[in-house]
Amino acid sequence: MAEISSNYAPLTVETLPARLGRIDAISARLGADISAWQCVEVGDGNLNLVFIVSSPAGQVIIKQALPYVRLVGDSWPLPLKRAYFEYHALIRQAARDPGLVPEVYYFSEEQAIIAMEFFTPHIILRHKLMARERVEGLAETLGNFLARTVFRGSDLSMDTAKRKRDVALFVDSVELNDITETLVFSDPYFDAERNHHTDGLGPIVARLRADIDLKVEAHHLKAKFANNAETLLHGDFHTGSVMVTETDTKVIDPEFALYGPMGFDIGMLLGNFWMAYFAQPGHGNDADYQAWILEVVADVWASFTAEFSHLWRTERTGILYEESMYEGQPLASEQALSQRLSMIWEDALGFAGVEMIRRTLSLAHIAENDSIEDEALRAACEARGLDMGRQLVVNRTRMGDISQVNDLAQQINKGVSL
Ligand code: SR1
Ligand code: MG
Repeated sequence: MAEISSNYAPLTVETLPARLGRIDAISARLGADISAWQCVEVGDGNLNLVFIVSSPAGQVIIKQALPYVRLVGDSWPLPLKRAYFEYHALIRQAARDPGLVPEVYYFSEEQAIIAMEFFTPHIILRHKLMARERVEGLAETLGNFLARTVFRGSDLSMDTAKRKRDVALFVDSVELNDITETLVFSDPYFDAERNHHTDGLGPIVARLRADIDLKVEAHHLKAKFANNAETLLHGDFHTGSVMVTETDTKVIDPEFALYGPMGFDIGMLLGNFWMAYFAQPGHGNDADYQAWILEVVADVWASFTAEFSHLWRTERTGILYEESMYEGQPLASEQALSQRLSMIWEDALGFAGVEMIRRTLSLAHIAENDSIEDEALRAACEARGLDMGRQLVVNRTRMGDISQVNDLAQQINKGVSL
């Protein structure tokens, strides 16, 4: 795969129409008259350029990778090939749960450009959670998506030769994996250069960095992440990778896609919901809305397990837990299912915990906390997330079920102050 080609050039709102106007797959949606195209750059993530291109005929998203991390600048180079992994992940996710991810209209590896479906009037779920607005069907859609992608991207379902070739394709995403391995699993646990945290958290941060159990468990989780290529993951499944209206839910941005452990995506998502829950005092302190977030958490897990179990019983065509091996022992496959789900559950809790810790101590934080202007209040919300994150990482094998974990969140929410 080519790295930066001498032809690569970042798009601008001025150059985009002329550069993309002759691509049929794009002009078919926007019209051939490029003078009628309006471009706005809306990228508010950490890495890429994102343009909404509108014309009387329609709208298209143009996403282009930059050769560096946008959040940091050109002092942190990052390969353009992440667009290639995002493109391949989008194609696979669309096949595994149709209608949930943007349709890809065009991909250029050389220019690291993906032209894709524009979801409107959707907004990023994180912003919805800050505005205290509910989304009908959110938990069910996300739980089903996670179960379908995790199951259908694994050796439970896929032809194993295809899966192995796919593992080889995604294994090349070294630099994006390295971001997660470093920012999520290592940096928060020592005085890493890119770390930053809210003033007032100093004593808690010192305590966490001195916590040997936490550091060892975080590294056990890192080993699982790095070594267990169980399924094709989204890889960055937080509430900024979900777009919603009041009644519709979509999933975007799988550029961190990799083969990894089945509990990773769902753990990251649950961790982000729990952080949004703890951040609510900074966004109006509406107890009913906070309770709704915990309901969503419980329902995501319930939908995930129901759909995963359904697929286990109806689509288990891969090399794992083959029906033929259980000759006339239907209960054996149910036993295997329930044990698999327990393993995913424990991993998911651990991954939720490390996500909650890193979004407070490492480089990339979350808007729910960053937007709380009152620093003491922000520190209190973040301290609750750190408390829960630590407990999830260290005690993940003895936490009980989802309602017990939500109870823990409620206890912590009442208790911690600085
Ligand atoms: C340098 S990138 C920082 C974070 O932004 C992305 O969305 C991922 O979450 C990554 O860890
Ligand atoms: Mg992203």
